[in-house]
Amino acid sequence: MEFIIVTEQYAPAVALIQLNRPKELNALNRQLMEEVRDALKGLDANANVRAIIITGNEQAFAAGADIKQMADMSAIDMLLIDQFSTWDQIRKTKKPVIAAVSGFALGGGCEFAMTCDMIVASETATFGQPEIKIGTLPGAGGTQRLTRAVGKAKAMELILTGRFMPAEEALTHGLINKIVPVEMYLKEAVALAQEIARMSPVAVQLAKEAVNRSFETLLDEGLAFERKNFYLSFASADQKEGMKAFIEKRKPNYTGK
Ligand code: DAK
Repeated sequence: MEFIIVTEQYAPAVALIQLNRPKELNALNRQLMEEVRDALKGLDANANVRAIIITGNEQAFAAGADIKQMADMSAIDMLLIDQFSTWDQIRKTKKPVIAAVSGFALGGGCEFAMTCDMIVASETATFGQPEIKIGTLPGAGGTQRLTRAVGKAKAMELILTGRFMPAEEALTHGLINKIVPVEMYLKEAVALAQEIARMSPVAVQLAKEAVNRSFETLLDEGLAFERKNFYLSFASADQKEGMKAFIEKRKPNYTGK
């Protein structure tokens, strides 16, 4: 891995992927995104990992896709390279993925953070889709995910002006989960990941799937999907353990079975 650092056990059952192109503000070139895809695939299949954090550094989560790599490409180059398949794979990660964001999360960086399940931000985090300023528009989900998160009016304003949105505004409009002082954002993301890692991984996977399904379906179909996953959880040893532990007034011991 050249552009990311992967720590399988950053905390018990919690893996960390750190984007590591600091001089370029973690601009997302193709290799970096392929490395992220491969790392996520490995961690998703690793039974010792129950939650994954993706972070950058204090200055930047990621300032977007690598403009220098994209600038001279043709539409057909893009079609043939099919970068979207890499991003699609990231979206398919079954384990919970938390973005720990400080500094710039712009363009593809903002889209990448929004592809994660939750966003913990530092006070200095800045979100935006500034593609309009360089003659194009969001290409990795920005017009869709930002609109679903903050609503049409705010999304239109941000995408059509390219204005950067500070963390406070992102929190107010529901884009992110919480803001903490800059020295705390990674610790806070770890605490959140550990809290989730203590739950049944089977139930977490089924619940994540069901929440994500709400973006794809009408209510009736979504409710049916949720119900089936609910029933399915009763096939797990973890559901039996969780309910038994409640009745016996003790902490559950989830095995992920
Ligand atoms: N790409 C390449 N290099 C970048 C970069 C980027 N997005 N952002 C920053 N850098 C580089 C700068 O060029 C500079 O490198 P040197 O010139 O020193 O070699 C270094 O990082 C430091 O940047 P600055 O000197 O500009 O630093 P400042 O603090 O003055 O400004 C800034 C920070 C974040 C405001 C500024 O760098 C900036 O505006 N950056 C560009 C932000 C932007 O426009 N982002 C959107 C890019 S378009 C797709 C997937 C995703 C996408 C498209 C397709 N598919 C799956 C097909 C996404 C597209 C985008 O994200």
